Amino acid sequence: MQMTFRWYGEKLDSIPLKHIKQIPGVSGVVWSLHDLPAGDYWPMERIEEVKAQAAAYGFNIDVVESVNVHEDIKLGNANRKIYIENYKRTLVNLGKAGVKVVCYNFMPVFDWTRTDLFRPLSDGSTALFYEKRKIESIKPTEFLEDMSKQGISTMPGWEPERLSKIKELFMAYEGVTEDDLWGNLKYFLEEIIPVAEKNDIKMAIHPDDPPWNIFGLPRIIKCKKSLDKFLKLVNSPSNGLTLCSGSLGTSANNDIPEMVRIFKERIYFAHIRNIKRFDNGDFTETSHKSSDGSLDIAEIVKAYHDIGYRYYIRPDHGRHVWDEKCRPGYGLYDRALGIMYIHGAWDAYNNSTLL
Ligand code: DNO
Repeated sequence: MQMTFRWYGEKLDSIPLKHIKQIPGVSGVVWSLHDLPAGDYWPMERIEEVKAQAAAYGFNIDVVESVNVHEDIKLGNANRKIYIENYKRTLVNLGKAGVKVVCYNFMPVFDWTRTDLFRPLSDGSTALFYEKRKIESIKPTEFLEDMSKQGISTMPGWEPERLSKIKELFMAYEGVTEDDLWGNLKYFLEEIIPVAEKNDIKMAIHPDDPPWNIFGLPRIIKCKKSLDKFLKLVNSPSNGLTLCSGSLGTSANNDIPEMVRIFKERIYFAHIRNIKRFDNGDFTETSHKSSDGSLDIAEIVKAYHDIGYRYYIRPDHGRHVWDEKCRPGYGLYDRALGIMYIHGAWDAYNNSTLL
């Protein structure tokens, strides 16, 4: 496996590369051009700029998270052709720069959804939290207002410009079913996967977070059955998965180590983090340590180790600890602790005499 760390870039991240460099065993940064809206073409100069910044610290830029998919593609509107063309040209440029994996998602309107960005945990740290009843009872517009007060603009996938058109977006999705979304995803894949193949890129879809429908919007990438269906839509090695333990794991029916074993051939990016589920449907993010959450992270790492996983891992989110001021879920300290937990488990499995 190759350990990576998500980095928002020189202008948007408070964490400098020189600090990431001091986390043991990290080979690359997971990056994106966060200032470009979904659907835009990524010029070569911008890609090369990030590559040079990362290379100055010995990091590769093998993994992009995300090249976001324009809503017109998810909706299947006539304009999708323009945005799909841009997507293909972007993939060609990424391939030229040596990018190996492109993460993306196909969630309508909202990317990952939480109700509290800095909810206190009993140890005095804070973490991202999801309150089921709140999501079920609040209108999307009120929810957005509430999130703006908490700092939504710092969340990846929650671009204020796009979400300012929330009412129009919801109207556009009226009557769009899960089947429609599957059809639009298939169309998109049939267009872009051949380009990914030619450019030696593995596309890695991120599951829906959380993996159930919210605000009446359809969501389709949420369980073993849907991952299987997804991989068969276009049966190519370039059509793969980002297996996110914390997203899928909020549903108790999802067995992450089992998924790792089943989908081993097509997992190109592993997001590893823990969450704690509550009986009322709420969940909180926690430290990576198995005993702190509902997921057995050591067992998940073991599953990756057992399949001889060679692709990329990142520690995904962390809590906000030691008074760090950071983007929600993306501080330095707890993610670095998460990395060391994963490395520790991996090294122990490498040396079976320790077991
Ligand atoms: C949140 C992330 C998501 C993820 C996208 C992938 O922390 O896991 O925003 O990057 O869903 O496209």
